[in-house]
Order: sequence, then C-alpha cells, then structure tokens
Amino acid sequence: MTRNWWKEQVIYQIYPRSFYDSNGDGIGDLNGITLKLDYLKFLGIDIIWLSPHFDSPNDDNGYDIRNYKMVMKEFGTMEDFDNLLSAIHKRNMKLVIDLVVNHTSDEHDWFLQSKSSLSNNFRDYYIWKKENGNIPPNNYTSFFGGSAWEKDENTNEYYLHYFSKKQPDLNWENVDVRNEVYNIMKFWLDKGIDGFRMDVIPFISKHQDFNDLSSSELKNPEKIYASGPRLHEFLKEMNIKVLSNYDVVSIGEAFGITHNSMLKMTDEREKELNLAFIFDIIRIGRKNWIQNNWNLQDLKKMFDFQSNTTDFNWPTVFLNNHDNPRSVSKFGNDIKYRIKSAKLLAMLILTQKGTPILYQGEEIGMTNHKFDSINQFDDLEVLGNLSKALKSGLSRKDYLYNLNMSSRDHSRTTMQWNDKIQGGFSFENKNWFLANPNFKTINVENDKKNPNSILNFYKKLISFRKASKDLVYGDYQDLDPKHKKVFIYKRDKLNNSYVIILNMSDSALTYNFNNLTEYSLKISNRESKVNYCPKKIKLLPWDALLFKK
Ligand code: TEU
Ligand code: CA
Repeated sequence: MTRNWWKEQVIYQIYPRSFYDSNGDGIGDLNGITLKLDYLKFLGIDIIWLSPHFDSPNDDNGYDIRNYKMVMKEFGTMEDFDNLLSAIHKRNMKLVIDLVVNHTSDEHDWFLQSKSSLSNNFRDYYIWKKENGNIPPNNYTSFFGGSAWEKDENTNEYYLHYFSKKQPDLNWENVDVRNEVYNIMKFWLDKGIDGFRMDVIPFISKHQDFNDLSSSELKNPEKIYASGPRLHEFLKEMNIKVLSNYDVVSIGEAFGITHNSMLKMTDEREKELNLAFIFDIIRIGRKNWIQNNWNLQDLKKMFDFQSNTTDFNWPTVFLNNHDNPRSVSKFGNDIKYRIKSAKLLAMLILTQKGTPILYQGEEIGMTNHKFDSINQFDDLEVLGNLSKALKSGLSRKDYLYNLNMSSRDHSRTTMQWNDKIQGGFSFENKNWFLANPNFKTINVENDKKNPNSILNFYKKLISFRKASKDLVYGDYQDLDPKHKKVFIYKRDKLNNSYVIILNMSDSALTYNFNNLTEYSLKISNRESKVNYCPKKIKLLPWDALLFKK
C-alpha cells in the first residue's frame, strides 16, 4: 500500500451558499470562508472541498455552470478566490474544487451557440437528436423529473439533460469538448488548487445507440448512464493530459457505477482517479425520495465491502453531504440521544479505513429541518419529482413525510455559528434559505466552550487519527457482523491494534467479548465510568468506545 497525503488527511466539504455570509446579503460567500479558516484549522481539517463557486444562474445551486473561469458574483470575485486559496495554503491546508463537466448551464456560451443553428460549430458540443415520431428520441428520464430530452423549437431537435433542462449534457465523444475540459482544469491547477471532486463523472460517456430503457432499467437509470463504453478511456486520457502533471487528488462522485467499474476507476495501476464516493452507505434504505427502515447488519456489509478491496484501492468514508439528509437524523437519534449518537457517528467515520469526508455542521450535530409544506423547500428536485411521486400513489402528505427524511435541503439550511439572528450565518437578518430554529442551542459557539461537546469530540478524534498510522493504514475486520445493535471492529497492521465498540441503539445491553485483556480504553463518549472486564462489557445507549493495545 502506497502512502499518500490524501489517505492520511481529513476532508471537510463546504457548501458556500450556506456557510458564512461576510457582507450581509444573506448568501454565503468566499470571503466568509476565508474568515472561518482558523475555525477549520482548530478542528484539524487539512483539505477543504468547495462545492461549485463558478458563475451560474443557480438553477441547481451552482451545479449548472455558465462560465468555468469566472466566480459566481454572489460569492465574490476572482481576487476573493485567490485570497482564499492563499489563506488556505498559508495555514498548510489544501483546496479541492468541484469539477462539473458532465453538463453545463444552458446559459453557457457553448450551448447558446450550439442551439443557435444546426450548422453552428458548437452544435456537436452537446447531444442533439431528432424526434421519434412525435415523442422524444428515447425514454431516458431526468433525475429532476420528466423526460431527459428537451425540444428546441428553433432547430426542431431534442437535447439530452440527465438533470434539469437547464443542465444540458456535454458530448464527450467530441475531442474539442474534452480538450476544453482539460483546459479548464489546467486554468485552476495553475492557480495552485490541490484537486478536484468530479460531479457525476461516470455519466460522461454515453451509450451511443441511445436505446430505450427497459422497465426495470427505468427504476435506476443511473446504472445505465454510468456504464457508458468510453468512461475509462476518457478518464485515462484526462489523467495523462492533465492530472499526472500535478500532485493533486481526484475524487469521482461515482453515482450509479458498478462495483467493478468503481474499483477500476480508483485502482492506482489504472491511472484514472484516486478516490470515489459511492452511495451504498449514505443511501441505505432509500428508494428515490422514500426512506425505509434499514438494519445494522446490512450497513456492516457495506463497510466491509468498502474496506476489503485491494491494496491498490483506497476508500472514502462519509455520512453527510449536500445531497443527503443529516447523519444524526438518519443514522443516530436526533431527539433523545442527539449528542451521544452524533459522537458515536464521529467515532465511526474517523476510525474506519478510508479518507473521512465531513460536511459543514456535522461537527456540531446539526439535524434535519422540519418542513411544514412542500413549498418551503428550495431544491428543484422536490417540485420536479412531485408529479412522479403522486403518480406512484403517494399523497402530497406522504411525499412531504418522506421528504422530511430524505430531502437534500436538510443539509442546505445555513451553518449554525451562534444563537444570534440567523444563527450567526449573516450579520443582517437575511437568509437565502432557512436557518434551523434549533440554532439557539446547537451552534459552534456553544460547542467551542464546552469541553464535552460534539465539536470537541470530533477535534479529539481527528487528531488521534492523524497520530496513528494503524488507524489510517491498518486492516479492517468486522468482529461480529451478525449483531443487530453493536458494531464492533478491529483496525491493526503494524504496531498498534484498535478495537472500536459502538452500540448503535437506544437500549442498554451487555456485550460478551472475551478478547480485551491487553487493551485499554482510550476514547469514549461516556460520561460515567465504563464497566468492563475481559469477558463482558456493559454498554449504555449509543456508547462509542475506542480501545488500544
Ligand atoms: O449529484 C448527483 C447525485 O448523485 C444526486 O444528487 C442525484 O442527482 C439525486 O439525488 C437524484 O435523486 C451531483 C451533485 O452533487 C448534485 O448536487 C447535483 O444536483 C447533480 O450532481 C447535478 O450536477
Ligand atoms: Ca454574502
């Protein structure tokens, strides 16, 4: 196993719109991030992943880019970006930016040109097809509702968009498109950024036959979209032409990909990407917007799969991001045991094998927001999928009930810095979206003051992890895959051995374990003394214990 900085460090994702507003217009901005860097340093963060900061009409909050070499005006200027980058490097931290090149905005100059006429030089930058009788070229669906094809009345052809109709998909078959992308990458790399998170990267290669999806494929169209024939070829080309010339990290958002394809994409011998996000864990029990119950045995299987791949792959570990609900609400108990279960989840992701990726607000146990009506959501996905949800037999009330567990907007409420207006997100009483009213008690200022807070627990675990080679590089072994409440696993290889015991339930229980003789307790989320002997251990609800030998 080769050592790399991006295996040893901790990543923190910032959703800039919701992080910190420095000028009082109610929208988070780049200067706001610069002002909070000392906070991230205090927490022990090394790598910041910034969600898109590029010029955009914001149909999908920046995941629809109009100009890749300009900063979104609400977020600031290129000078603000340069300041942010140098302030990050001055603190010995790194910056990873979001590369969204499966699609652009429909307001991007390439698309304006492309749709202007059949013979325009940019026509082939996007995917245009003739209609099929009176209907779209095939039955592909968009993730944000309806057909994935939109008709352009002017030229009487349809263009493809896997996401909203304001996000037309680029045609990667066209070598000019690929070279434009490499050029954009070099522009930011030459400024000194330290890597890319690549949005829905498996979708870039399209099946050129554009056959209809079968009814079973229509249930998970992402599986077809992510299995285009030239994906690995394109990534290898990108690696040779760009990535291999810089010491940077590349992280593919691997939505829809098969396990084999993901392993290939991140196999260091293949020279494609370094890391990938897969959705098995974070989406456990989910089907579209419906959140069903999940069980611990299945969750353990997923961690086991992630960790026990090959010596040439390296996993990522995360329970939160801007496309998913809050982890303490999904995996913990955000009412009766919020603090304790949030700490348990901290221990879980900071002691697993793989690079941990935290999301803003996770470190203080921010929770899902309680939405009272469908109109309260901002995310275009919510209204976009409403008719499909109703057609499937749900009432509006059922849809709302499920969105209260599954919506992306839970993670997009603004960061809770203190108990002042808008939770300290903005100094004016303005907010582009919502602050969760629980900011009165759940906020960074409170957590900083309290040595037993969730924040200080994250801080302690991060520094502990960084100081231990075996927690980073050690093998992973699930010690009791069948237990329904306790997650217990071992990490070891070289000098030290760690046993982590997590009671992921609301009940107290006695756990029989005959192997702790030489271990001692190093970190726990318990307030009272832990009662254990070599043969058994008494666990309270949501206990998280880390033992070391
Ligand atoms: O996400 C793609 C993705 O995996 C999901 O957000 C998916 O679109 C949705 O949950 C399906 O129900 C990336 C970005 O992270 C997301 O914010 C963007 O909206 C999307 O791509 C399009 O760029
Ligand atoms: Ca602002």
